Amino acid sequence: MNSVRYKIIGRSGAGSLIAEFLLTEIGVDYEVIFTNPKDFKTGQPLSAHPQGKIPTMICPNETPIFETLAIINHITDRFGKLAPMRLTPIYDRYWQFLSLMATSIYPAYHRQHHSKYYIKVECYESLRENARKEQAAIYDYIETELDPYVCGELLTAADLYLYMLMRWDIYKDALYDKRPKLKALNKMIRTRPSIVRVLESQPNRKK
Ligand SMILES: N[C@@H](CCC(=O)N[C@@H](CS)C(=O)NCC(=O)O)C(=O)O
Repeated sequence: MNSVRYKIIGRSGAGSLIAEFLLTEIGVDYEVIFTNPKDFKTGQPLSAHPQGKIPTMICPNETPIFETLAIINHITDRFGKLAPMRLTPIYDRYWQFLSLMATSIYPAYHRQHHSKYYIKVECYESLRENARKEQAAIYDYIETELDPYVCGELLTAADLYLYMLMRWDIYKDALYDKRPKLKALNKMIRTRPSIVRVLESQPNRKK
């Protein structure tokens, strides 16, 4: 039987936030199944991702989509919201920033929060330090480019994605020190009613 609404396989406060943010901001009905990392060790992962990663989003026609970029593209495309008009320079810029964040900032947080996948315990600190350095250069660049959003006055999925990533930073004071535009964007997104609603619905999370 087809489900009538989107279903998000996620984890509290994790990468599934972007699907929740977008669907809530647009006003699309969905349900979230909050999983536990241990679920992936049972051999019967709920996520369609080949590595058992979340998020996976199940569409109303039951097609699963994994990878945050693919999920963002599906939602913005289907509902025609939160992305610039196609075939324009600003659309290219939007995809450039999304790609930069997904391929650099996101994996650098993964290295910091899931270091055990990469290296032995004795080397965690240097792995994490390198990841932070990599992110610092990109955050510096984004700081020079925000005006006030990634695509100027137009709020897009890229801003919600950036906000989600910054939430995972362990050293937030350092992240926002000397980066006033990132700090302002963080505040603008955090206070949107849709974002507040999603964050309040996360199980076992600090608000
Ligand atoms: N490239 C993937 C990354 C997904 C990812 O790293 N998800 C994390 C949670 S935020 C995860 O599942 N971590 C658990 C693990 O790696 O086992 C995407 O953009 O969706």
